[in-house]
Amino acid sequence: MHTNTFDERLVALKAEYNTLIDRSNIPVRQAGNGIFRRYRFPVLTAEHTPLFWRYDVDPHTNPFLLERMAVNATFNAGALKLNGVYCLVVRVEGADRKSFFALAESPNGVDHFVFKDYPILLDQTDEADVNVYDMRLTAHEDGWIYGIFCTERKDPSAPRGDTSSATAAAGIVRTKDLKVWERLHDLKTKSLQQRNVVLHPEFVQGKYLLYTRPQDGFIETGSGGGICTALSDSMNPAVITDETILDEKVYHTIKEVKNGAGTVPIKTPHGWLHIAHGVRNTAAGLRYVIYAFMTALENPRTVTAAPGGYLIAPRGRERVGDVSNVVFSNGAIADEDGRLLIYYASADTRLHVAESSIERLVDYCFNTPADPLTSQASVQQRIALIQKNLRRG
Ligand code: M1P
Repeated sequence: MHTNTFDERLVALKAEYNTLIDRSNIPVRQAGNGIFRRYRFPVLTAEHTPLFWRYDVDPHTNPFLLERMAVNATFNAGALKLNGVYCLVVRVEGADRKSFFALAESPNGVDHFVFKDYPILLDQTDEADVNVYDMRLTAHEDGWIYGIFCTERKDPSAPRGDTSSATAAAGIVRTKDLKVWERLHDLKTKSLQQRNVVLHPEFVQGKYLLYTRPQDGFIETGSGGGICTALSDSMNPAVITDETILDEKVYHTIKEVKNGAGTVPIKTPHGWLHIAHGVRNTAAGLRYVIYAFMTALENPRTVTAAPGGYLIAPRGRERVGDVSNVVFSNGAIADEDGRLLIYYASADTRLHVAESSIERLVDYCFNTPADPLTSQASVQQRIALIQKNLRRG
């Protein structure tokens, strides 16, 4: 049985929290694949949330200093560098399963992330959200920072007794400073449901370009096809009519079951770099990996490079968590110092950073062979590489 006093417990909890926040993060020391490097520690875990979010620290109302409102997970974060600060709008999930958004800031992007005192309290539209998650932050050339996220509600057409069917739509907020948030109307679309909607940072043909992922149901994309693009005259309200396929799901690839846009596309001299996620099925359930592709600078609705396979797959401890065998990214920062910081969550549980550079990922995209779609063609690709290397002696 615990015998320590309230005060002793509080001192111990604060010491543990401070040790965690003060801990430096270092890149994993391995030659690695040269494409990116992992860091030793996750950048955010449930334990990074402030103690005063979780404990009532009044000895009169909480004499045993019990945790009153546990946090279950911190994951899938939108990312932006604002005024020299590395900002993440994190999906925080309470023990009650409700996700919400909270801003965490770091001086360098890889460690010492600290949550602001309060999570973000979203205004509601006419149709209240039940659950919200996975915000993408787009600093648009119109001067606003937009946050597009999934708003989930109970399916109104679910038969009596069905207490799990839900619908997904794209909620939209905008801000100038990540402090004051203005809720806009949800994205209006002909598709039955939407998730993984991302706003392109520049106007295209004078309009707002949105990456969408139409889906027939809450989990199944069905006829949705894959990542689409669509144009809207405005973001207030954002209305799309025609969704054109950009990157489709394909049999026997890492995106066989579904895929979805991830981070906001990153502008490079060679085109727009996309970091997305692909899903396939296995006997152990769905496997989510992160992949990359490029689109044309002047016409972002055209794919110019599609390397085969995944960029990041769950590895080691990343494989295990609330939803095992999942990595997912919805935020990256292309820093002026040359680093490309990709924030990715593992197993819907905690958040990591992978470090690369634009040059490396552009090289990766244009020079990694495309998925040849059959084993024989894959062996032929590998033989070509082996012959080239062995000829060099
Ligand atoms: O559990 C894995 C992911 O599942 C969903 O992604 P998708 O819409 O592509 O299936 C999202 O709920 C995401 O948050 C989650 O990480």
